[in-house]
Amino acid sequence: MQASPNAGSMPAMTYVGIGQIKPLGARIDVPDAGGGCGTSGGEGKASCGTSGGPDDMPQEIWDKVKNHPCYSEEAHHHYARMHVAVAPACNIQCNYCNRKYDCSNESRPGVVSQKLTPEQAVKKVVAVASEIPQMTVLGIAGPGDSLASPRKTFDTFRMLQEQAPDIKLCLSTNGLALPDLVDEICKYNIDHVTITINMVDPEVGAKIYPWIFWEHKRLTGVEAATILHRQQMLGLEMLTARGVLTKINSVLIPGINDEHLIEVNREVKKRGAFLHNIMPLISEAEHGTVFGLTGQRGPSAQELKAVQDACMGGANLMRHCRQCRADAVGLLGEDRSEEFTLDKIEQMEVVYDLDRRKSYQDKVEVERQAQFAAKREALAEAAALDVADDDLKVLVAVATKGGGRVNEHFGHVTEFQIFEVSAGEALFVGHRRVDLYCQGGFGDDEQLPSVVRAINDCHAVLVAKIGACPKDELAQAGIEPVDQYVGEFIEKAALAWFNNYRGRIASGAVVHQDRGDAQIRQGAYTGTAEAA
Ligand code: CLF
Ligand code: SF4
Repeated sequence: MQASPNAGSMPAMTYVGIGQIKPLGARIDVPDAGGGCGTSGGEGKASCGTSGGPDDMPQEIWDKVKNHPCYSEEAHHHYARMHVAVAPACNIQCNYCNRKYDCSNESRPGVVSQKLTPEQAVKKVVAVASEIPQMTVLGIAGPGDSLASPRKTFDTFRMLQEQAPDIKLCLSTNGLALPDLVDEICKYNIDHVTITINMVDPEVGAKIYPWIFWEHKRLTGVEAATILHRQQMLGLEMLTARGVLTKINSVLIPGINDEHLIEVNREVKKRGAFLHNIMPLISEAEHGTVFGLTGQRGPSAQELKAVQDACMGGANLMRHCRQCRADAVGLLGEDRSEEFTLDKIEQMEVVYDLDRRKSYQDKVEVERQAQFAAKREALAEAAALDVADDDLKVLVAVATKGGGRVNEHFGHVTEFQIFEVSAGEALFVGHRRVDLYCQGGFGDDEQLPSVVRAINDCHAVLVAKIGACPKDELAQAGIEPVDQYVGEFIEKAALAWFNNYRGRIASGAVVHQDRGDAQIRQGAYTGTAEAA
């Protein structure tokens, strides 16, 4: 196996506390190999594709990302992806994974309901594509590693390409087997590859990976992590050289790799990674993972945001990941997999109509452009507001059911979008999942404390409607419930509220206080709309 020219040269690392983290900014080199979009993701850009378009990236890159819900934050409101669970085996062990519970770095914990053969998988994809014409991407993300049993993965891609040539192909891997399979990845026109990279220092890696299976032997400790690291870096470099877009997923494990992920961000950017997705560790004891059983906690919302913010200016950040199941179907943030079990597919009349898919997607595109234009107009109005220009930045939670507007009732929210608002800017910085407050038409007040904990770092929550009881409880917790911007575009509403808030601070009507931290919702959901 060819050695990576960079694999041996481990950079010197200086560890700092999360509170001391500063954006990397200009210290990051722009990658000189093709594939990535480093030049389009300047410092301060929160999430690649949020405002990206043909004007700020090469056309061939734009063509690859514009309809991919993971590679474009903006596209994920309009286009869906699906996963097929054809890859049950894995060649490494991660301390956050128990495969009875699915691949927990790419999926929220929850068993894969059905493992599929490649033939079954293709049948399912064709059925879903016929029913959901805005489904543009097929990903293979486990439940094990997509390249540990590569035949099943590539057979699925090959057959699908023949039957549904308009669907983009995407895979996710731990990277151990990647360098040997780059040729095959290119042969099937797989344009998007995710590599989960949690470390660039094998000493850190040894705390995350108890073993790898390598050349017919089980290796452990630093030796195992050194090989995994070498393969990951080499695989990334090879994909970049071939023009394949790469996304790096990293699981943030407090006390093990939190500050270290800044170094990971720097190293993957140097090697041409297009996107970096830093996700919170999920480690509930009931999942039976090593971390879950040993009490390793996941990060708080502010710890996650601090590391993500510190990486701005490095590789473009993805902040809209939903840690999907390995058999997820639908828009990110929803899961329609139950509608497409093998039994149900057998009873469907499946007609793969390429023209119908294309004309539907054309309509989606018209709607998307109209929304984009309306939003730009609304933002221009908001920018004209006379807002004091200082360093004040606050978070607001937003209840939305789509269209980029404040249009959801508080009681119906399963996921708040979080925006960081400052003078003249409202940036999407993530989402927070919550349990439904409204159960069967009535508010469930027992859910309120968990909702408050999930958005406790926010100064306001923008909603279409909210009842008296949750209004009082939020206000008591110091979170302002705001329902006067119904139907407005989120950024415009957030800026208008911020302007009003600044006015109240200036007049002495309110005293600005910093907020506390918030809790990331762990564990499985029982509903459907919220699962992904
Ligand atoms: Fe699937 Fe992953 Fe492809 Fe997307 S998911 S293989 S890149 S099509 Fe997306 Fe899901 Fe996050 Fe993965 S939201 S877990 S980043
Ligand atoms: Fe589990 Fe994925 Fe890690 Fe393999 S690579 S052990 S499937 S989390």
